Amino acid sequence: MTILIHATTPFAGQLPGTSGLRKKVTVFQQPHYLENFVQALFDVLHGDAPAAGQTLVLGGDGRFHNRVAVQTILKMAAARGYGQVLVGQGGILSTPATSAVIRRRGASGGIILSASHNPGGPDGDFGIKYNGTNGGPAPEKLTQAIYERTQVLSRYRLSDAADIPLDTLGTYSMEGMAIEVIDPVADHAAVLRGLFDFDAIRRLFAGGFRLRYDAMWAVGGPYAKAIIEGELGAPAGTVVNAEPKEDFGGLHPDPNPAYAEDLIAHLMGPDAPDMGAASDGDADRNMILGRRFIVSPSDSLAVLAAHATKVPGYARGLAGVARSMPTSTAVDRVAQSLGIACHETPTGWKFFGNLLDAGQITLCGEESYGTGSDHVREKDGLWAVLFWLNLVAVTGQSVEQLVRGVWQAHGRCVYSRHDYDGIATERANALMAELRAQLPSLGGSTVAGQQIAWSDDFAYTDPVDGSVSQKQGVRVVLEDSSRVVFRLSGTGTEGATLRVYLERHEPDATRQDIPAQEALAPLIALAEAVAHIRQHTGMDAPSVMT
Ligand code: VG1
Ligand code: CO
Repeated sequence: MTILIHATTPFAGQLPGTSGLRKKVTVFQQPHYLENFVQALFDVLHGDAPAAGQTLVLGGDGRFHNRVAVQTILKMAAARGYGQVLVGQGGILSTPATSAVIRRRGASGGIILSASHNPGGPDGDFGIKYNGTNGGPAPEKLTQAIYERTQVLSRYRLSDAADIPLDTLGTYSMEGMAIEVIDPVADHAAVLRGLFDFDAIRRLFAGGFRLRYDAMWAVGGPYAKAIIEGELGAPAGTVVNAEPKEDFGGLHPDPNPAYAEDLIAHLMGPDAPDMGAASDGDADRNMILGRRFIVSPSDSLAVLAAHATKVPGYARGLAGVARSMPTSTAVDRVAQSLGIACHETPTGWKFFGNLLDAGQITLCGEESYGTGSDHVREKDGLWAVLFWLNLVAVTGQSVEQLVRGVWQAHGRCVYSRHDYDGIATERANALMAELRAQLPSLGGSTVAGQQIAWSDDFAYTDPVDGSVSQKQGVRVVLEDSSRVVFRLSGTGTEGATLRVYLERHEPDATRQDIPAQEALAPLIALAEAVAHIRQHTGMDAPSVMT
């Protein structure tokens, strides 16, 4: 029976954020909070009509509260009249796998329960996001409409049916809606199998190539185990920390040098494997390491673009590429040499969707350890790892050689991101306001001994639908195209996070091995001088440097 509940918690989410709604688990545990979001979503999608005949995909990264939320959403979807829900076994579906399932099964959309790389557990974070029929994150106009709807809702509908046994594959029924508990890996694996030369990768492993894939106790584990160990014959134990845990083992499932310390230690050690890799909470991010060599995400995208035609799925060449604005210009240089377009979009995967749908780009990526292509509409951690394995297998070059090849051809884009976490929101806003107030006078001025060529607040007009996104980050650019970018995170749950992105192009091969923080020192000084970070944040150093 469908019942109508009359009280809802007013929703105070930060939508539209970079990707969906993220809050502390305790916030999501408030009565009616999740329900309010889901009802608003269904109302915006379907108006007053039932979602008859439509298929919804549902799953999450397995973090604490995942199972509870899945059962609630099933009951709400049943009350809404959905034809069918495809739910991952155990409530599990990685973000890229959800995208793959939506696309392959012709679903009308999907709900992903994840706070991505944010920590989990009862005191950690939870999140929910909606992906549309193309398999990609909801565009801003949809998230904005959901947010507005949450503010006026006073009731929602759900079924009072019993919970569904999520751990057993099979088909169930609720209020006439079919629920299929699906293998979370199968659809995604089928897509990946069609892109890469699995035989070549199998031979690589058979020849003794050693990979260490750290799934960070998150949702990437089952996928990496099934494909890398299961199908590609990598020895058992290649994928470590592979079992999804509700609290990610108490760690931060964020694959970067700060949070993947253990993996870095293995790759820097005396018995280092040939390659290291890691994925985040929902397995859309990736980190790639060579033996005693760390690959910057921006360089990773450039390497994949430079060698794409060596991989079966991209043998026809690339239509174009795209990167988020703060991502380094390494891929721009590769694109130029390939004679293809390179688009610069705001931060967040949703901005790649239209370009991918329109066939204008094939590969895209972000400096935040995200890379992907038109095979799905999300960034895809395992895809990136397989791409690298395929390239190593067919070129015979090591990870380090592949990166150095790009540096040799195009120079090195020395790059770093400094994050200042947990700033009081008003203070972070004041810092950005002060920066923006300086914009008219920064261009042409000299600050901290640096001649600033121009400065702006990045705005983006989507070339496909013409939608405009303002205030996407303050850029301060020098004559030699070195730059500092400032923006506030849209995914945090505690106060504000300031991100400072630093980039300098180094064409001189003899200077490319200078440590990044040293090579970027003049830009770091410039950042402090224009933004007064210490004064505004009260912090002497970034919380995290990647
Ligand atoms: C961060 C990254 C951004 C990424 C987003 C979602 O956003 O900077 O590049 O798209 O996380 O990644 P922000 O607003 O905090 O800088 V994930 O792995 O959530 O899905
Ligand atoms: Co993620």
